[in-house]
Amino acid sequence: MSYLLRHHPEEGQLKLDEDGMVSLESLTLAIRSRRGYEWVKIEHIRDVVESCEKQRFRIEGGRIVARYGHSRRIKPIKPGAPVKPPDLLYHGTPRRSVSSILKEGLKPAGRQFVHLSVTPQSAIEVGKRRDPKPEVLLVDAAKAHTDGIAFYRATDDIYLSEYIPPEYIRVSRQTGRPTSQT
Ligand code: HQG
Repeated sequence: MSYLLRHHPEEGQLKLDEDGMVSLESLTLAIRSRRGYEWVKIEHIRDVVESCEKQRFRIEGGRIVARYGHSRRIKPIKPGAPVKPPDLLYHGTPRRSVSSILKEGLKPAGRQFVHLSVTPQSAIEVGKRRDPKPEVLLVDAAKAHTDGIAFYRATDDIYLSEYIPPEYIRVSRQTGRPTSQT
């Protein structure tokens, strides 16, 4: 479902609308057309959506959307209305990326948005995908918001933004090296 809704809708002949939504029927047909998935029914998709702890998808009025994670290569998705973020947000990243982020800011890389976590714990989980001992960066979201940077709410845990300039980012004293060792 992530593959089709975030990265390759064209492989399922899916046409995402401007919010990134498609009908449940068309997603079901797209999944069924893949070898080994011919048995899939709408209720299986509903089960995946409801049981997904990360809240990767949302169903609304017979349509479904990936809440975050869209590739740059697909057409731009509207993430909803801008919101006031919490004062602090967190970003988990591999140690090797920290110096570049502190210099250039947080960029969305291959996706349409930068992903920010509500808690340091979930930022660590995100960072662990690429580094067993990831760094947690703190984003001064209150100041960024005051200065006009837009934030969007994707899930209970994830906020999105197009770009976070370096002046709003610092290394967490709790997880940061070398500050945690001093
Ligand atoms: C890094 C998963 C160097 C950034 C996760 C990250 C999340 C820079 C990588 C969601 C940089 C992009 C998103 C800069 C950013 N220099 N590196 N200037 N700016 N980066 O995968 O946040 O399981 O696009 O730190 O759990 O890791 O798929 O973003 O390491 O919630 O549902 O560039 O994807 O969710 O990587 O992960 P990603 P992310 P799912």
